[in-house]
Parts: sequence; structure tokens; C-alpha cells
Amino acid sequence: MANPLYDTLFGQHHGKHTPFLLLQDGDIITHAAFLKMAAQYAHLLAQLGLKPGDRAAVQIEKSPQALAVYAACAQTGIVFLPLNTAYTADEVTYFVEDSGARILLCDQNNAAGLAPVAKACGAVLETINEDGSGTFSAKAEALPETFDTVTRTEDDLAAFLYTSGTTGRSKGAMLTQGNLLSNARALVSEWQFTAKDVLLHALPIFHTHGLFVASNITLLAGGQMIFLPKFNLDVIIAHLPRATTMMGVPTFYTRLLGDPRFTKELASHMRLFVSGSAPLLAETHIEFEKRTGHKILERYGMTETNMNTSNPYSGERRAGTVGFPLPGIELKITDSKTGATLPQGDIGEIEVRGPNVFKGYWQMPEKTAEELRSDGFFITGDLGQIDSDGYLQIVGRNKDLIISGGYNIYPKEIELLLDQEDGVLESAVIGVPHPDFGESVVGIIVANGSAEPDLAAINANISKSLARFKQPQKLIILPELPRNTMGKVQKKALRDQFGGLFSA
Ligand code: MCA
Ligand code: AMP
Repeated sequence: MANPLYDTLFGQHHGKHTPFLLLQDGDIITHAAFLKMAAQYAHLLAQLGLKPGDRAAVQIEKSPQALAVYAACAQTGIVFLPLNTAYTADEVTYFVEDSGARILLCDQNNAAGLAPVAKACGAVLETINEDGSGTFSAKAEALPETFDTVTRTEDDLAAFLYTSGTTGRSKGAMLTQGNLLSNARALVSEWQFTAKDVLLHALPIFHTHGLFVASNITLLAGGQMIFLPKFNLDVIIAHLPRATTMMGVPTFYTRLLGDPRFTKELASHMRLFVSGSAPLLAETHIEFEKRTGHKILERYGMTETNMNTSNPYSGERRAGTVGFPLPGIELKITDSKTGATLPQGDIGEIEVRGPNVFKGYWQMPEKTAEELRSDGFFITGDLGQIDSDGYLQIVGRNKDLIISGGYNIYPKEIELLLDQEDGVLESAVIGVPHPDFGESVVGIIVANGSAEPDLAAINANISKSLARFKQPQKLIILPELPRNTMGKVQKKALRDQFGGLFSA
């Protein structure tokens, strides 16, 4: 095939005037209209001087146009680098600099703030706004409606997705065409997606879940998406009757359960509800089944690996577990210190190997070597246990990570900022249970004695450079941090002490 990713996901729909994206306002974008837009964007990217392998950094609101930029990157062989719209200009600067992106696509509202970033990095700045307007879309409108797809192989890079690290420095996970395609194929088959499916899509498309899981498998199967800009309970409930399937983070499901309009009748026609990105509490799974008669299908994945395991479509979907390795993916539980495989039933580090596993971190060979073994196994940093029936249960994390509403937050990044603030000697950032987001961020500060830290000023300062969802919901001053005999901060003790802060 000339370009496996483009041909398989997009090219197969050429000339089809079938519905693809069903929008909130009732508009319908057909496959043909979508591909025309993507081809025009592909021409524009080429005209702007981008070559196969170059990176395109994209921080725009969810829209058909945003998805068409992904398709255009696939068609031109350009590496798609989507960015969370909540990131501040400081955060975006790092991604553009680190990736060497040749274009930065942003919303007009952020263009003035991001222009210096683009200039300093030698990237072209263009805009696409929430309603699809913008300099990029305007320039593309007059361009030809078809584009000669650039030849690629499955081993070529398709996307960079940045994921934070325990050192506080984000790493660009390099995903190949083959990584994305193998996973989409496995999921279409396991979850029995067909052209008849209508997926209720309320996830953002700048992360794996909304882009590679939800969108890629719908494209591969030839189905439709009710393509909503974000999760809004009223809108979800209004559109549910038209859908056959839905994918979400656990917060979607707890919010639905919190609404009396979400009834058995409303969900009766649905074929499948999928949850992932964060642990789905067994009680949510059970309550959902009681309310609707549906068992949510929970699966487990990562930015670096796409999806690794899934509960079965036809067999028993077991609450509190993430099911079995997907076809073609090997999974083992190992001793974190020695790397040796542990006996079945023991708790240890989850390692995975397969065509889904990424190529490495962009320009970080040492980091890559720390997590990706030479034999191809990726060390996930998650702790798991396999029960006697083969179901994987995630029992904890070997990495200091908070997951809030499905977004990953690395404490180190926030601690580095807090430590620089006036009056702060040191800090520890922890995740504590939160009824809506699963976990929420709390910052613990120790004063350096020079002056009482001004918490309001600290909050205001860090909010300049930190996306809102990463900002501590609460800052607390303690005389000292609990430490073990080796001097390491005991975050578990802090989580135990402050675990009830957001109790419902
Ligand atoms: C929004 N806010 C948050 C979050 N989202 N705070 C903490 N955690 C969050 N996740 C803040 C906003 O900054 C705002 O703050 C306030 O909450 C309300 O904002 P709003 O935009 O109205 O929030 P929302 O619409 O209610 O959003 C919550 C949400 C959303 C629907 C749960 O965060 C969401 O769509 N999450 C999905 C994330 C996702 O796709 N993850 C997949 C990653 P203020 O009012 O103070 O200004 S991929 C992955 O993890 C792997 C690969 C996998 O396995 O899938
Ligand atoms: P990310 O780095 O955004 O790709 O997030 C990946 C992490 O999300 C994994 O390493 C897990 O810690 C977590 N995760 C994803 N799916 C699940 C799940 N179903 N249950 C528990 N944790 C999950």
C-alpha cells in the first residue's frame, strides 16, 4: 500500500457521500466532504513548506476541521502533534521547541500570545477557530480538492503525543503508522465495530482515547460519530438515542449516573459503553449495570502503547479489572527491581510488547532505554496482578502520577514551580480522591522561614504557566514533609492524611 494509515482509515472512503460526522447543530459532514477538506489542508501544508516527517503542532478546539488536519498530516506524511487546549503559552513553547515543529496551528484567540513562540522556533503560525474559520481554513478553501497521497510505510512516524515524566520534563512519544493501525484493527475486531455504528464522541481529540481509539476505529469500520465539542450532560442525554456506542473516561459515567434522566429506557438501544484512561470504580460498574442493564467494557492503555488490554465483548466483563491482552500483544508481570517475570497471581510491574508499542521518545535515547527494553517490552509504570482466569487488575502505580478526569498530571512538574515561589522551602504534590474527577491535585508546602508563603499569590503565579486542570485545588502549609529513613518524602502518608479533603 502507498500509505497504510491514510489508505486504510481515510482513503477507503473516497467518493462516498455517506454520513461521517453528525454535529451538535444538526449539520452532517459526509466522508467525501471530509476528505475534500483534508486534501485542501494537505495542499496548504505542502505549500507552506512542510515535508514528510516534519512536525505540525496543533492546539485547536475540537471540530471537523481539527480532525481533517489529522487526516491531512496522514496524507502528506507529516507528523501530527496535537496539544491539549488547556495548555498555557509556556507549556506550548516547550512542545514546539522540543519537537522542532514547522507549523503551529492555534485558535485566533491565542494567536497574539503564541506568535512570539512560533517566531522564536521558526514555525509558521496559522489559525483554525472553534467554528472552523481562520487563516488556515481560508487559505485552503481555494486549493484543489484532491491530493496525491505521499507514500509511507508502517514504520514511518504518524504522530507525536507528549506525555509528562517523573522528572517533570515532557517526552514526545513517537507513534508509527503501524502502531496506530494495528491497534485500530485489533479494537474493531474485539469490540465488533461495523459501518452501522454511531459513536457518541464527547472526548477531546488531542489524546489517545478520543483520537486513536474512538476516531480511528470509527474510520476503520466506516461508521459515524456524533462529534460533540465536549462532554455536556444535557447534550449527551439529548443525543444518546441516536448512538449505538459510547466511549468515555470514568467521570462521564459517574456524571451520567448522577442524572435521573439517564434511565434504562434511554440506554436500552445501545450496543456498547467503553471506559478507560483512569480506573473505573467497581461500584460505578455495578451501579451502571443496575441502572441500565449494560456492563461497561473497561480497557487499559497508554499514550506510548495505545490499548493493551480489554474486557471481552462477548464473555464476562469483570468489574475492577481491565480484561485480557489484545490479540498480538504480550503482557507480563515483572519484579520492578530485577525485571524477572513473576509467578501468576503476584503483584508486579506491567510490561507489554507488540506492534502497538511506540518507537521511543523523541530525542531522548536515555529515557527510551529506561522504559523500553531492548527485547521490545515496554515498562508501563503500572502495577498489576493477573487472576486465575487471566483477567488483569491494575492495583497501583510505580510512577508518581495523578489522573484527574482522565488527564494525567505529573506532580514533579508542579513541585518544581512551587519550589521557586517566595517563602517556599520545598513542596510535595499529591492526588487525593475526588467524587467527580476520580483524583484531584493538592499541593503541600513547607515554608523556608523567611516569610509566610502567600498562597493566593502562589496560586496566581503558577497559573500563568500551568494548565488549569494541573493547578492544585488546594494548597496546604505543613511544618515539614514526612520522610522515611532514606530521606524520601512519604507521599502515601500525605495521601492518608488529606484523603478526605474532597469527600462527597
Ligand atoms: C476540566 N477541569 C478539570 C478537568 N477538566 N480539572 C481537573 N481535571 C480535569 N480533567 C477544570 C477546568 O479547568 C475548569 O476549572 C473546571 O474544571 C470546569 O471546566 P470544564 O471545561 O467545564 O470541565 P468539564 O467539561 O466538566 O471537563 C471535565 C471532563 C474533561 C469532561 C472530565 O476533563 C474530559 O473530557 N476529560 C477527558 C480526558 C481524556 O480524554 N483523557 C484521555 C487521555 P475552573 O472552573 O476552575 O476554571 S488518553 C489516556 O489517558 C490513555 C491513553 C487511555 O488509556 O485512554
Ligand atoms: P497516558 O499517559 O495519558 O497515556 O495515561 C496512561 C495511564 O492511564 C496508564 O499508565 C494507567 O496508569 C492509566 N490508565 C489507563 N486506562 C486505565 C484503566 N482502565 N484503569 C486504570 N488506569 C488506567
